[in-house]
This record gives sequence, C-alpha cells and structure tokens, in this order.
Amino acid sequence: MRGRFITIEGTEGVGKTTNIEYIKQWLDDHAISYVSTREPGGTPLAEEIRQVLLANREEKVCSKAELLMMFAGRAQHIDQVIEPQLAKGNWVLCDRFTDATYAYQGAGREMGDELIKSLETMVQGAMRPDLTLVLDVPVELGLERAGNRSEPDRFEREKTDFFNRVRQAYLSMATNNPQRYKIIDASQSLEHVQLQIEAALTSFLQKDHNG
Ligand code: Z5A
Repeated sequence: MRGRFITIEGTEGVGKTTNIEYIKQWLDDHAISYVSTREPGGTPLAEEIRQVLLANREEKVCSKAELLMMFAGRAQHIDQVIEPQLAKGNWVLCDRFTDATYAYQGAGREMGDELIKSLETMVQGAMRPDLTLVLDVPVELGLERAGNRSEPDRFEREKTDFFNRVRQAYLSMATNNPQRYKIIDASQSLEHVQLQIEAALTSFLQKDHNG
C-alpha cells in the first residue's frame, strides 16, 4: 500500500522542528515506517538550492527567480525521495511543502496564486499531501521565539507585515479545506501543542483505516 504524505507548515518560529521530533516518536510508537525530510531541501541538489535561497546577498532576488528555485528543488525532491518512498509504502513527513510557496511567495511576496498553481500542476501532477498540520501562533510570538537563534537568513529578515500575510494565507488554506488541514494552536505550552498534534494524527489514522 502506498505510504501517506504528511506536511508541517507555519510561519517563523512556530515550533515545526520541535514538534517534528514528537511526530517521529508517534510514528515509531505506531510501528509506521517513514522518512523525515524538509523543503527547501531534502536531496543533495535541493539542499544546494536551499543554500542559494536562504543566503543573504547584496543582489535583490526577484520573486520569480525565488519561486522557480523553490519548484526546481521540489521537482528533484519529489523525484528522488518523496515519490519513491511513498511508492514503497513508507510515510513521508515533510517540514514545509507547496503550501509554503502559496503562503510565502503567493501571499508574502504578493505574487498571487495563478503562477504557483500552474507550476504545482507541472511539478506534482495531482500529488498533494494527505494531511497538513498548520502550526499557528501570532507572528510576534513566533518571531520572539525564533529571535533567540543565530544570524537571521534572507527570509527571517522580512518585516512583520510580510509574516502576517503568510499567516493569513495558511489560515485561509486550512479553513477552506478542513479535510486535509488541521490548525494547531501552537501558542500554548509544548505539552498542549503535542496533545493537539496527537489528536490530529490519531483521527487521521482512524479515517485512513476506515478507508
Ligand atoms: N520557504 C518559502 O519561502 N517557500 C517555500 O516554498 C518553502 C520555504 C518550502 C526556510 O524554512 C525558509 O524557506 C522559510 C520559508 C521559506 N523562512 N522563513 N521564515 P525553514 O522551515 O527551514 O525555516 P523556519 O520557518 O525559519 O523554521 P525553523 O527555523 O526551523 O523554525 P521552527 O521549526 O518553526 O521553530 P523551532 O525551531 O521548533 O522553535 C523555535 C523556538 O521556539 C525554539 O527555541 C523552541 O524551543 C521554541 N518553542 C517551540 N514550541 C514552543 C512552545 N509551544 N512554547 C514555547 N517555546 C516553544
């Protein structure tokens, strides 16, 4: 049986990395074989593209170049990792995927959805995640949490308005498609966030078993 594709999304500092460790433990506890990966990145070539995308540079990166690099890495990632693993029956847990493109490039950079939709179709065909957890916190809280870390990359230097557009885009995608997305209130304590994640995963697994 084909594996399931789970993605984790959210704005800066929502706790994706922290909670992915929890999800990995949950998958182990349920004896589900999986690979954990991320975007941008996930293969040696796509990780090189990630470096190019995140690097701070004097030259302004035009939005279309940024968008095409996101999808170039994604095409490679799908071809080398995501599709082969799903076909083998393994689950794929991915830190960000195409919803991040709708949120960051579509809404954050104000490129709109049309170009992204056509690239999505070209690169993915009909393939979409089976479950997407959107970790949601007010932008200021996420930035405060993330602020304790190292030197900000090219995205982390964006202003609050940019991240507010990103957050609203995630919330609107999730509200419009509750079958696939679960919004997790990630402003709560880690313990409460993980209880919500556990409930979402359990419900997904039950529905999946019931066909
Ligand atoms: N990007 C894009 O533009 N278009 C695309 O298509 C894709 C990506 C795929 C890199 O992504 C950038 O790429 C990203 C969007 C863009 N830029 N931004 N911003 P990334 O996923 O690698 O980078 P990130 O969003 O900055 O993720 P992160 O740095 O890994 O943050 P996080 O994983 O969400 O947070 P964390 O490291 O788990 O937690 C942050 C801190 O908060 C940490 O100290 C935790 O201990 C703490 N924390 C976490 N949860 C809690 C709770 N519940 N309470 C208290 N403290 C907490």
